[in-house]
Amino acid sequence: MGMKNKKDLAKFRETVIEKYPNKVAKKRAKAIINNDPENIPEIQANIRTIPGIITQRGCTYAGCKGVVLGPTRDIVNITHGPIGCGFYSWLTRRNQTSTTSDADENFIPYCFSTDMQDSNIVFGGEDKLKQAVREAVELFNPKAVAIFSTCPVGLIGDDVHKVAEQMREEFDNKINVFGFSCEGYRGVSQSAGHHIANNELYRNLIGNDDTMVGSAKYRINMLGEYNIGGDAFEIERIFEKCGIQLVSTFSGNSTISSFEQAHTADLSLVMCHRSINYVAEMLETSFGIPWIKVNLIGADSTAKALRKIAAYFEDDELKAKVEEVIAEEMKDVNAAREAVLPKTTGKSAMLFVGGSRAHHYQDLFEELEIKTIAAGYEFGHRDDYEGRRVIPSIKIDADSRNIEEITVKRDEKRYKERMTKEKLEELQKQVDLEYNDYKGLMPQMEKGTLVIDDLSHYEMDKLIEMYQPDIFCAGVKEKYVVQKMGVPLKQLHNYDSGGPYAGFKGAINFYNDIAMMVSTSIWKEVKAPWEKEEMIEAVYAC
Ligand code: ICE
Repeated sequence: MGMKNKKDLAKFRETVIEKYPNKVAKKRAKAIINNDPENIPEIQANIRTIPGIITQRGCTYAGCKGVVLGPTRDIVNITHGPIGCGFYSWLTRRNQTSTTSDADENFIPYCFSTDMQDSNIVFGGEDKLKQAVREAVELFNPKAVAIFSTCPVGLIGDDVHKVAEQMREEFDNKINVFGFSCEGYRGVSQSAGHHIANNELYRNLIGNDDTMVGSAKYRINMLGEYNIGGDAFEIERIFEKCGIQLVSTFSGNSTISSFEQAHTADLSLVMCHRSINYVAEMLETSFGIPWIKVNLIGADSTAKALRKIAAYFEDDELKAKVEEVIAEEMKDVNAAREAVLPKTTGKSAMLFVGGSRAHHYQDLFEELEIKTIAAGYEFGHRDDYEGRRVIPSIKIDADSRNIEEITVKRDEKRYKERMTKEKLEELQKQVDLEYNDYKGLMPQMEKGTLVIDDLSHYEMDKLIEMYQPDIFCAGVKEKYVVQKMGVPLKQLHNYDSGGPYAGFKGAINFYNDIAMMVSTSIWKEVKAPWEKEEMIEAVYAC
């Protein structure tokens, strides 16, 4: 097989750049980096994809409606736009939910859309939107209705926020109706949609309800976990076993009241930093709830996260409990790992996905002794690559110039209660320690490995052709192309039909699935018709 040394990897950049037109080559050169963890290089990230290049990225609407708000079960999420936007974001992410009784609402299986037609584009769609909200309320009587804007909404100037306000009044403020200006074109990727979603969650929900649910001593928020393939169920199981109470999860297996009560927690854990760091910052700035970065993908990383929580609360009882749980869980994990290592050790992987998983899943691959030789995000920012504490969300960064600045309101009473000056200093010291531990993708990867932002389809083809990895991780748009090139592909967005992969039990699932994939040669056996038969090729005259 191809890639065996790092010198080989160094050739990639010039090989692909050479084929691009000058202007394109100049831009792409800044996004294709030979990594050096000792001396982190600067990478170009979070800029507009060059027109004509096939990107892996999605749109702002996808990041807002699909990613952040999608996994909430008791909000009616209405897509204001042509039916395609609602339809293609319907259940494709495999975010799961659980209801405790039949009385619990669950709107996730539904697709709500205003189904805009030509006449709405010409004459405006606000009336149709109002009608849709009324209809949804009449049929489902939800606690809240959220409205998501698609591209045409911004282009024709429908005001979803005004409509939301009017509808709230119409329902005597008994139903919370709020809108998102998350038109697909607003940012350069999903990332802008996350930001918009974070702002509106903060503006419309967080802090609305002071009820302290539950009596556990340790109360936390889990931010940036979306219950793909049941990940949140495994995480909930582990926390419960340790006696840690999850006040809210943003937004795997979540409910509207858990969002409204998020400010009653004592600590926020941030898993997918890219999509939710803004909420984390706002919770810290407004309510004095500090956040720490964790990764619950990988058994060792899960153990580490639990130890961080115990260290934060400085409680010997919790520390002991956490150690007990880790020891118990690791028995099965280690057995499963030992069993598959002969199949996985020494293999190579490439990971190109999203804004955090290309990084987080490297922990699981390390546990399998599989080396990640090339990786990158679709829409990560430089902090996700380079690994440093982020700029607070209240300072809007360059890419989000279209995003309205949100004024962070501080709950002075609650903030002061929590934050004596000494306590703040002490917390900051502790939390800063944790931040130092927050590694981006580049510090984790070995010297000489490839880090590529917003990988193009052409570059993906070349990567596979030149280095023949044993497994490639990306999404459905890449899956079948990669398999036809003889390499197995694991979807890291929706886990194909697998999962959970988080926590301890999830790690075991992942070990087994990956061992199976890297030890089959089926994709190399499959030949396209033109590879085995003589074909007549047409030659066109220019
Ligand atoms: Fe965060 Mo697909 Fe989730 Fe990440 Fe984000 Fe997306 Fe999911 Fe992927 C996501 S929130 S939908 S962990 S937008 S799998 S960054 S691309 S790597």
